[in-house]
Amino acid sequence: MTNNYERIVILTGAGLSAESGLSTFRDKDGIWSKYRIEDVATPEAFARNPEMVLDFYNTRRSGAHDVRPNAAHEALARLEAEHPGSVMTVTQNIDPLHERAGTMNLIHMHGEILKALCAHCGARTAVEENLTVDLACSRCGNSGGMRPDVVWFGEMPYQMERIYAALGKCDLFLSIGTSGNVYPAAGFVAEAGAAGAHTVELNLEPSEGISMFDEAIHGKATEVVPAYVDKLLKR
Ligand code: BV8
Repeated sequence: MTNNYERIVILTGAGLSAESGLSTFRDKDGIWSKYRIEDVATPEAFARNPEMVLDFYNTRRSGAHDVRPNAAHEALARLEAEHPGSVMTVTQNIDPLHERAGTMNLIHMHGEILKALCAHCGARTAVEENLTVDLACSRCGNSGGMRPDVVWFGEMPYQMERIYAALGKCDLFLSIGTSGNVYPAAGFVAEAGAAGAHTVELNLEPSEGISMFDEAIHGKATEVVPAYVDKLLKR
C-alpha cells in the first residue's frame, strides 16, 4: 500500500478504549447489558429521574480519571503528527484517551465525560467530581440543571457540519472500534465513500456496516491499528 493519501478522517468508538479497561456498549458484558438506554441516556430519562442518570455518568467519570491510552490511541496520535497531509479524528467516545495520547485535531461528537453542561444557561465547565441534582451552576447560579456534557439519544451530535465537510473532502476514511449501530456516525462511511475515499474498518469483528467498507482488518485495536499506521507512514 502506498500512502499517497492527503486527507484522512478517522472515526473511533468504544472498542478503541476497551484495552485501556473501559467497557464497550454492545459486547456481551457491555454497558447496555447492565443499563437500559431509555433509563440513562435520553433527555426524557434525565427529566424523569435525574439522580439515576447522574449516578450512571458519575460511575463512568470515576473510571475515566486514571485510565491510560493504549497502543492504538498512541498510533493514531503518531499518524496525526507524522502524516504529511491532514488528519481529523472524530470520536464517539466520551473518554479523554485520544487527548492523553496527544491527538490534537479531535472532535468529541458525543461529548465528554469530564465536562458538565448547565441545562439552564448552556455554560460548559470541566468536572472531575460527581454531579448532583442540587449542584448550582457556577455561571447562572441555578441548580437542578447540571448534566454531563454528553449527547443523548434523540439529541444532535456536536460539530456535524465540520464533520460532514471533512468527510466530503477526505480520501481515506478509517473506522476503528465501533459496531456501526449508532447514527449518524454509522453513516459516515457512506459519506466518505461517496466522496471517493478509500474506506477501511479496523475492528475486533465485522461491524453492522461491514458491507459498506472497501477494506476490513479484524483484530484487537492495539495490534491492528499500530500495524496499519506503520504501513501508512511506511515505517
Ligand atoms: C440523533 C454518548 C437526531 C453518551 C451516545 C429513536 C429515537 C431517537 C433517535 C433514534 C431513534 N432510532 C434511531 C435513532 C437514532 C439514534 C440511533 O442511532 N439509535 C440506534 C441505537 C439505532 N441516534 C441518535 O439518537 C443520535 N442523535 O439521531 O439526533 C436529531 C436530528 C435533528 C435534531 C436533533 C436530533 C445521537 C446518538 C448519540 C447517543 N449517545 N453516547 C454515552 O456515551 O453514554 S451513543 C453510544 O454508542 C456511545 O457514544 C458509543 O460510542 C456509541 C456507538 O457505540 P460503539 O462506540 O460502536 O460501541 P459498541 O459497544 O457498540 O461497539 C464496540 C465495537 O468495538 C464492537 O464492534 C466490538 O467488536 C469492537 N471491539 C471491542 N473490543 C475491541 C474492539 N475492536 C477492537 N479492539 C478491541 N479490543
